Amino acid sequence: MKIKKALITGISGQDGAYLADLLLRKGYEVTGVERRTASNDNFRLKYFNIHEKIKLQKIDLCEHSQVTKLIQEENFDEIYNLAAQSFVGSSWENPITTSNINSIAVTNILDSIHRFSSKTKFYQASTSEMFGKIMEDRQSELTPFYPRSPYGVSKLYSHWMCQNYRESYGLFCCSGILFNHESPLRGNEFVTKKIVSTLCKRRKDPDIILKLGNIDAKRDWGFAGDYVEAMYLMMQQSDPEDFVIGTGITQSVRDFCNLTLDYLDIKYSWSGSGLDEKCLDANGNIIIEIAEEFFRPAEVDILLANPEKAKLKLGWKPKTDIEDLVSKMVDYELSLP
Ligand code: NAP
Ligand code: F7E
Repeated sequence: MKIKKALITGISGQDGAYLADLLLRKGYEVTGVERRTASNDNFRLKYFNIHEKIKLQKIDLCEHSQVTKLIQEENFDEIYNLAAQSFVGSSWENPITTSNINSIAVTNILDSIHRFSSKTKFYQASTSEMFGKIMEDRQSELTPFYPRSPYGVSKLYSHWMCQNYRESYGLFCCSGILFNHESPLRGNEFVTKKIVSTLCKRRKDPDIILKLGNIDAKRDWGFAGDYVEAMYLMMQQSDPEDFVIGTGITQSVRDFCNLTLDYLDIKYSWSGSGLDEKCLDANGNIIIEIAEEFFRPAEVDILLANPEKAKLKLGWKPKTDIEDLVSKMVDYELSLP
C-alpha cells in the first residue's frame, strides 16, 4: 500500500507534536515546517521521541515562492496547517505579525495547492475564537461569527478563504473549528498551563503568588490528544466539511484553579470581589490574586461547543474530561526536574 505523505506546519507547537505522533503511528511519512528562527528545540517532538522520524523543512510560510516550491516538489496527500501566532493576548500587540502568519500564509498554501497540487487535502486550524461575542448559547457550524481580537479576525479570514477555495476550485479544504484544548505540552502563556505550573512551583516555594486576569471567563476545555484525532478524521472523509470540536461543557478560569488546587490537595478559600478577589490558603497566605495587566482590551466571556455534527458524521467524541486533563497536566509538571 502506498505510504501517505503529510505536511504539518507549526510542527513545533502543542498540536503539531500530538498530530505528528498520531500520523506516524498510522504509518504516514511526516514532513514538518518550522521557521528559520524557530523558538524552541522541538522539545515537544522529543517528548514523543519522534524528532528523528520527521523530515523538518525550514521555510517562511509568508513567502509564496518558498511555499509553492515545497508543495509542488513534494505533492503531499494531506497538509495540516497548524502554524499560527496563537496567543490571543499578543494579537493586540502584534496585529501585523498575527495577520501575516494566520491569514496571508494560509492564502499562500491554498494558492500553491490550487496551482500545483490540486489533489492534496488541506486542513485549516480554525478556532472557537471566531465566535467571540457569542450569537448562540451553544456554538455549532451554523452559528454566526463575531471575533473579538485581531487573532479571531485573522483566523476568520482564513476560515472563509478555505471555504472559498473549496467552492471556487473544488479543492478538498476543511476547517476544524476547535475549542480550547490543552495538554502537558501547552505553551506557558496560556491560562491552564500558567495555573498548573505556578501552583506546582508554589508547593516548593509558598511565597509564589499566581496572578491572573479575568477569572470569570468561561471556556470549553478539552485534551489536545483527543482533538488531533478529530483533525485526522475530517481529512479521511470523502467530502470536505467544517466541524466544531469541543466537549460541550464550559468552566470558568476560577473553576480550573479550583480543580488544580483540589488535585494538589491544597486547602483554599476565595474572598473579596473584582480586582480585590483573592484565593487564600489555610494559613491565610495569598495563593492567587487578580492583576489588571492580564485583562484583555476585549474579552470573550464564554464559549460552549455544540459538537453534535462531529459525533454524528465523524464518530468523534472526547475521551478525556476536565479532571483527567488537570491530572495529566499536574502529573507532568510535578515530574519535571
Ligand atoms: P502553538 O503551540 O502556539 O503552536 C503554534 C505553532 O505555529 C508553533 O509551531 C510555532 O512555531 C508556529 N508559528 C508561530 N508563528 C509562526 C510564524 N510566523 N511562522 C511559522 N510558524 C509559526 O499552538 P497550538 O495550540 O498547537 O495550536 C495549533 C493551531 O490550532 C494554531 O493555528 C492555533 O491557532 C489553532 N487553535 C488552537 C487551539 C488550542 O486551544 N490549542 C484552539 C483552536 C485553534 P514556534 O515554535 O517557532 O513558535
Ligand atoms: O485564555 C483568561 C483570558 O490565553 C483563556 C488559544 O489556544 O484557545 C486559546 O485562546 C481565558 C481568557 O486562551 C489569564 O482572558 C485570565 O478569557 O488560555 P488563554 P484563549 O484566549 O481562550 C483558542 C480556542 C485559540 O484558538 C487560541 O489559539 O483565560 N485569563 N487570566 C487569562 N489568560 C491568560 N493567558 N493569562 C492569564 O493570566
